[in-house]
Amino acid sequence: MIIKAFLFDLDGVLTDTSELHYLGWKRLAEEEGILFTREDNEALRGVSRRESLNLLLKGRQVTEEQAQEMMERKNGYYIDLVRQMTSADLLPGALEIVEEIRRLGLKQAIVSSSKNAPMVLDQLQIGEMFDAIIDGSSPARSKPWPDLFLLASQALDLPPENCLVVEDALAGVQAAHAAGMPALGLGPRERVGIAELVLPSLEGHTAHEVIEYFAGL
Ligand code: B16
Ligand code: MG
Repeated sequence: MIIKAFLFDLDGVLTDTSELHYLGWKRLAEEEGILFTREDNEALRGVSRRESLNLLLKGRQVTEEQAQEMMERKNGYYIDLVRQMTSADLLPGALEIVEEIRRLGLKQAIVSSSKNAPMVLDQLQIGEMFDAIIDGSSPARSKPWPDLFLLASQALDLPPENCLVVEDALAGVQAAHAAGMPALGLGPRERVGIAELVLPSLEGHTAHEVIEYFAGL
């Protein structure tokens, strides 16, 4: 497999916003009298805002208006926390690999389900490192559908098989495969074991080493 571009998921790959999403959803759940634990939050990884609310509600019926208001309320709590983020919130190894990809002259994009991805990238001060930014504000179907990754392959003008997806969520790896792209999964095998290569995190790993691995497949 010849890798010509890296498509990075944002939350859980370059930074860890899952704790901030958790705090936002937890506050909403408490206000609504719903039990919501850190374990429950794991199921929300990489999942869209609407689907996250459905999981949090655990079958409780709400009107469309109530659902919209709850998502806005949670997003307000989340944004207040994102405002406090800085480049110190990049995960170990993230800046190094993004800089290396630039040096190698390869392309790279952000492909995130989050509507807040541009704001998070601003806080991290890395937005200008990417050739394309595809986020959850596009009308495309969210992961595990392939749409967001296919939009990135079009934006970079590269065929899907040359685009390597870097993901921390099962839904994201499924979306990559549905798009016809290979995947590097970050995290435990129980979560991302279907990816062609699994690493605990980006720390201590180079783009060069990853490209060599995929060249051998
Ligand atoms: P928002 P990713 C995903 O981002 C998060 O992992 C997921 O927890 C969140 O619900 C989703 O974005 C939507 O986020 O509410 O900010 O639009 O992992 O695809 O970068
Ligand atoms: Mg993610």
